[in-house]
Amino acid sequence: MKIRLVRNAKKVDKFLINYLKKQETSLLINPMKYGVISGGKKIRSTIIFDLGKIFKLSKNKLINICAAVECIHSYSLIHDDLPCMDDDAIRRGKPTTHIKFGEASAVLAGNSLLTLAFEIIANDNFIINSKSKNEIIKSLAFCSGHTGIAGGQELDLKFEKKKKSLKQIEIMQRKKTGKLFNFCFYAVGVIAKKNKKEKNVLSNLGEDVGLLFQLADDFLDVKGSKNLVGKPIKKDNKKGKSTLINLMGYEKTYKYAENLKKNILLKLKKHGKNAKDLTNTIEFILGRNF
Ligand code: GRG
Repeated sequence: MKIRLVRNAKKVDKFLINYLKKQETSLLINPMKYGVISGGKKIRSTIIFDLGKIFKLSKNKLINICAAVECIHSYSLIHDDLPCMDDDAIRRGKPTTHIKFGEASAVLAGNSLLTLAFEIIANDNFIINSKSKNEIIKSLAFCSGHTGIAGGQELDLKFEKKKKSLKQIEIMQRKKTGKLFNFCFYAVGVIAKKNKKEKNVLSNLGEDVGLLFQLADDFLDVKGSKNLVGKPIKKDNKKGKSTLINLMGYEKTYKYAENLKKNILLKLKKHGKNAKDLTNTIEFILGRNF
């Protein structure tokens, strides 16, 4: 799994380096590269490639989607670490972007990664028909903005030190983290020319995977190693974050996550051995220590 993650991350990094090389340079290039290149697991890209295996789509057909998703993801992390949000000094084992480059540059580098994501999808080197391209752009906007990641982050901040129900916490986590996974699954469905119903099934499955990923992140905050995770741990409790662990305890939440994983894997069964890589990635998500 680790070999697969590293190989895929290198491929996406290479694409982004080449893409940025072709652009006019700017003062923001360094904080942008610092935030998105040579860092992180790039697990969302691995998931996109795993889905490509199911639908027989080459990596080159999917690389723009991967790069765009990693830009949005890294943007969200840069902003998440800002003093006005979760106020963190370490991410991926190194100083966060605002610590290294200053707050204003971090805000602007984040914004630039957001717009870069859309540019990478709109670019002529991403060869799909324009109707599909529009559909992908619309879904990425929906999953990133107030109906997705940004909206989920606002709920996460507003829920601090408040007693929230399981349902409310799940809705928040599905937006904050699940929606970008929803987009990964949906976009591959569009490229694979799936019908509306099939794309809907893929979106929902993606969001479940995203929720599982967030729960694993919450487990790491309690029991993980700071060195392996690459960021401070035991913060959720200190900050009074509304997590399922803080609501119903570690053991009960772990059972909940195991059940979610079981249901995800059950839904992948119909793809037979074509889903082997994705199945391994799902297993990795809950069992991971980084
Ligand atoms: C609209 C994109 C956008 C952002 C603005 C700040 C913000 C609103 C959202 C933050 C959302 C957030 C931080 C969700 C947590 C998701 C999560 C579990 C991140 C960790 O992902 P990994 O483990 O990180 O894939 P690496 O470092 O491996 O890339």
